[in-house]
Amino acid sequence: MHTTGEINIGYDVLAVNKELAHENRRRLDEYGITAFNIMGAIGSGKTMLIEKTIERLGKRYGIGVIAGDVVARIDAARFEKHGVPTVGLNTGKECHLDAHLVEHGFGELPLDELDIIFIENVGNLICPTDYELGEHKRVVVVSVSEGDDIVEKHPLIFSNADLVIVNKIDIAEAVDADADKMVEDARRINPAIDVLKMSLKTGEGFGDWIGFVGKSAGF
Ligand SMILES: Nc1nc2c(ncn2[C@@H]2O[C@H](COP(=O)(O)OP(=O)(O)OP(=O)(O)O)[C@@H](O)[C@H]2O)c(=O)[nH]1
Ligand SMILES: [Mg+2]
Repeated sequence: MHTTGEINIGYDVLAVNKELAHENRRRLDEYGITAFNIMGAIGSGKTMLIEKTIERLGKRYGIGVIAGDVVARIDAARFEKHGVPTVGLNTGKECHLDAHLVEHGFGELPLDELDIIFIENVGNLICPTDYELGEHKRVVVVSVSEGDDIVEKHPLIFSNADLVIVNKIDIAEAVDADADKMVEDARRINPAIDVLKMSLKTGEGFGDWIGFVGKSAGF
């Protein structure tokens, strides 16, 4: 015969994370830095989006990157090749970054030299949803190769995002995906969300992304 009991762990993990996120945000504002939380599906183009943005803006503005990965420094090494201050954060078994990890990341960046920080979250459309990091803008990158029902299958992450990028539209026909449906799904879930169809390969839509970054950062 088993008896059941209640274990009180004493605090609400998400509430603590939220407090730390507010502290991160306060710190960013103090330095005049705009931070983007780049979330999205595995392999959707998050790293490539940030790399191309560094190529476009990196000479004019101070850009730093926090690269969240379960293991290794593969994405961090890609950013370092562009000569920008980079911190690689390994989450181990966790499938998202949290505000505490990001606080440590900020500690390793030269904040007084930066205008923008891109935070590449761990690739998936579920775990990062609830964890604010202190960012100013929440961006979700999906691509047509995940299937054009990927947005409607993961509504929560789009419900509190500022922008969705539907990437790899250059291969939409080849994978039989309807990028417009993905955009419509995102708008239905969150009527306030900004949407961009993009191909990082051909450059289509990239100028509008740079416009979004500039507007968000007050350039
Ligand atoms: N055809 C095509 N390929 C793309 C496009 N954007 C990215 N890719 C390719 O997609 C692959 C994954 O790109 P990444 O930028 O590494 O994707 P990611 O979202 O950072 O991946 P994870 O960090 O592993 O989740 C690479 O081989 C890119 O070359 C695009 O617009 N069109
Ligand atoms: Mg990546």
